Amino acid sequence: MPFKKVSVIGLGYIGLPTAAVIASRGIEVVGVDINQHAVDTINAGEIHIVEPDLDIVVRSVVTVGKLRATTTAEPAEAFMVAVPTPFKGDDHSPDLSYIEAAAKTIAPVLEKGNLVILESTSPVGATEKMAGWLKEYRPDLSFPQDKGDSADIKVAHCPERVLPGYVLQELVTNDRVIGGMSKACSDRAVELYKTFVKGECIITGARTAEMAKLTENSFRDVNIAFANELSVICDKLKINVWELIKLANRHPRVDVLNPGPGVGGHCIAVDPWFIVNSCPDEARLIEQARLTNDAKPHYVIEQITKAADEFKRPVIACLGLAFKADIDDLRESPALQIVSDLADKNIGEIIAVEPNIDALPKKLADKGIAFASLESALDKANVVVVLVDHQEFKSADRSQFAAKVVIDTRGIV
Ligand code: SAJ
Repeated sequence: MPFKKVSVIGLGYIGLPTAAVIASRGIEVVGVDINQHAVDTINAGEIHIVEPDLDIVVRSVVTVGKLRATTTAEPAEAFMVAVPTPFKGDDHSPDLSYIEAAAKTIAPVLEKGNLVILESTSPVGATEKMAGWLKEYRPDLSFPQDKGDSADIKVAHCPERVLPGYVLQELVTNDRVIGGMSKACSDRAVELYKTFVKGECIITGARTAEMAKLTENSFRDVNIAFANELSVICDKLKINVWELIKLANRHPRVDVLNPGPGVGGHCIAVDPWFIVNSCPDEARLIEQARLTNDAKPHYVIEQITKAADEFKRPVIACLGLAFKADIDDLRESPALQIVSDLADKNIGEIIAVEPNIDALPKKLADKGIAFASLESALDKANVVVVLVDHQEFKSADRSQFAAKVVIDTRGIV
C-alpha cells in the first residue's frame, strides 16, 4: 500500500533532510519538533541548521504544501523517529529519554496498520524498548514483541548513515539497513524507504541493525585512533607520519586513515561508547580507541605550548575551528577545544581563523581570542597551528608559512 502521509519526529540534522526528501517525492510529510523556533522557521520555508542545498529543498516542499511542521503529533501511516541519543551525565551510559518522549508523543495518534521506525543511532535493545513504551501507552493495540507478523503496529530500526555535508545525496544513494522486529515490519519499512532510496535496502533484525550502525562508526574510530597513535609515535621517532602513511598505503591491503587533532562531531566520538557501555569487559579495543582519540587534543596543546615557549611574546594562529573540513559545524570539535583550552593557559595572543563562520562563538570571544582572516593571522603569527584541513588553508600560498613554527595536525603544509 503506498504511503500518503508520513510523520517525522525530530527535525534536526537527520529528521529535517529526511522529511524534505520524502516530501519531494510527493508524499505529505508532517514534521514534529518540541522546538517552536525550528517549527516556525520550517513553516516559513527556511531552515535552522546548516547543510548544503537543504534550504532549497525545504523551501520548495513547504511552498507546494508537502511539508509542514508542528509541535503536536497527528495521525499518519508511518512515523520516523530521529531524535538525539546523547549520554546521561559523564558515565557514557545512553540517555534514551528523547526516544521515550517521542513514543509518548506519537502513541495517542497511532492507528492499526501504522509503521514506527527508529532512525536515531541507538544502543542495542533500544528499538525493543521503544516498542515497549508504545505498548505501555497504547495497551489497546498489539505490537511485534507479542504478536510478531500479525501485530497491529509495525516497528523497525533503520539507522541513518549520512555524512554531514553530503546528507541530501547520501540519503538517496546509500544502502539502508532495515531491522524490523518481524519480517512484516521489515517489509513495510522497505516499502517506505523505496519511495526515496536508490541504494539497496537490506533486511535484518532490529538488534543487528542497531549494532551495524554502532559498528560502522566504531570501525572508523578505531582506525582513526590507529592513525593518531602512529602520529605520536612518529613524532617521538622523528619520522614524518604523512610520508609514512602514504608509503604504507601502497600495500594492496593497507589503508591507514589520517591522523588529526582528535575526533569530533557527535557520531564517531559518541557511538562507540554505546558498545562499551553494554559490554565493558569485552569492548576493550573500542574503549581504548575512544581514549586514544580523546587524548589527542591534549597532546596537540602540549606541542603548541612547547613551541610558544620559544618566543617572548608568542602570537599563535589557529587555523580552523570546525570538527572537520569544509563545514561550519563546531559541535564537539577538537579544534574548538584546543583553542579554548589554549586561551585558558594564557601563553600568548591567540588568533582563530575559521572561514566558514561569520563571528567567533561568544564563549571564545569572551576569553580574549581574536578572530581574523587567514592572511592577517599568518601575517602576525609566529606559531601557526593547522587544526582543520579546510580548502582555503590547503590552497594558501605556502610562502606565507615560511619563517613560522608550524604545527600541522592535518598534514596539509
Ligand atoms: N577524522 C580524522 N581522520 C580521518 C577521518 C576523520 O581525524 O581519517 C575525524 C574528522 O576530522 C572528524 C571526525 O573524525 O573530527 C569524524 O568525521 P567523519 O568524517 O569520519 O564522520 P562524521 O562524524 O561526519 O560522520 C560519521 C559517518 N560515519 C562513517 O563514515 C562510518 C557517517 O556516515 C554517519 O552517518 C555519521 O557519522 C553519523 O551520523 O553517525
